[in-house]
Amino acid sequence: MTRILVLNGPNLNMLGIREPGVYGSMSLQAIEELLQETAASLGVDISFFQSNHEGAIIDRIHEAYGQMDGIVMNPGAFTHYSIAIRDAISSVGLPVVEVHLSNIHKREAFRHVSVIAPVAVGQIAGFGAQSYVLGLHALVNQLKQ
Ligand code: CA2
Repeated sequence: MTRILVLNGPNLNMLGIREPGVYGSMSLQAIEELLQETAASLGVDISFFQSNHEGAIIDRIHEAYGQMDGIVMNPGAFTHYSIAIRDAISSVGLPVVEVHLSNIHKREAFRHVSVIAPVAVGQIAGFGAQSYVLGLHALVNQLKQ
C-alpha cells in the first residue's frame, strides 16, 4: 500500500487556538482527521508528524527514506529560510508536495519566497485545510505516474 507522511512545521500545533482569520478555525487534529478520511477513500496509508524543531523535522524526513512513498508538507516559517530542510528533502529523494493554509504570495514579501518549492513536486497555497486535501490528492496522483 502507498504510504504517505504528512509533516507539519513550527506553530502549526497552535491551529484553531489563535488567529482564526489567517489560518482558519480548524485544529491540526481536525485537519489530520480529515486527511485520515481522505486517505481511506484513496486507499493509501497515512502517518502524521509535527514539530517546532528544525532538527526533528530533518530526522523525520531521513526516517521516511525507505519507509514512505511521499510527503505532504507544510514547513511553516521554515518554508522561507530552511536550506537544511530543503537539503534533507533532496537527500532522501522522496516526492514532496508543499502545502500552505494561506496564500503566501499575497502576504508579506518575506513569505513570497519558498526555499522548499524548487525541490517539491508542486505547491498548493491559500485553500485553508483544503490545501492539505488537495495536496494529498496531487501526491497520490503523482505516485501513480
Ligand atoms: O500558510 C501557511 O500554512 C504557513 O505555512 C503558516 C506559517 C507561516 O509562517 C507561513 O508563512 C505560511 C505559520 C504557522 C503559524 O500557525 C499559527 C497557528 C495559530 C496561531 C498563529 C499561528
